[in-house]
Amino acid sequence: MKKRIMIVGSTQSGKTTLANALNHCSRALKKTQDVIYGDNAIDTPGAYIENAAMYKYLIATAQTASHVLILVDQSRPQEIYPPNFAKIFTCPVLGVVTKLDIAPENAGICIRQLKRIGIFEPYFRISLRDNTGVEALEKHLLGK
Ligand SMILES: Nc1nc2c(ncn2[C@@H]2O[C@H](COP(=O)(O)OP(=O)(O)OP(=O)(O)O)[C@@H](O)[C@H]2O)c(=O)[nH]1
Ligand SMILES: [Mg+2]
Repeated sequence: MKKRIMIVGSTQSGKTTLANALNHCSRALKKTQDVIYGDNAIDTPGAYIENAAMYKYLIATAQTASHVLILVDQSRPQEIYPPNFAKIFTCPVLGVVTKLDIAPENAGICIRQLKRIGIFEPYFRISLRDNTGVEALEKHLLGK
């Protein structure tokens, strides 16, 4: 089975928007209720990370992933991840700050959250409003 990039993050953090960018498609942005496999990315529901009883579904889905992207929403950086959450995955985990165009005063909080989650730099800071940072992320993911 083709290995895809799994996207994890809180409700409304921009998971589906990023999945669409990586899949070069435009699925509707209604609340994601299930794991959705695209050409390159696997989109997941926010509920899976907001409820510890659902972590097992993320772990199972990550078995087929090349990478896990852990999203932190700069517009709403609440702590939803337990410390060292990244360590539950066996594939490479990348930290992604989304909605860079909103609330720049939260930039430092987001970086501290990614460190606390147990993710190493480089972190990727993106806006899907104007696609800032998406090319750098894609290059890293595709190893180019
Ligand atoms: N300003 C801004 N808005 C964004 C950005 N990325 C996503 N959004 C908006 O944020 C909202 C939520 O985006 P989604 O991609 O549906 O978020 P999600 O994480 O898939 O949401 P759920 O499936 O409900 O968990 C939409 O209105 C997007 O247009 C961004 O970089 N900047
Ligand atoms: Mg979604």
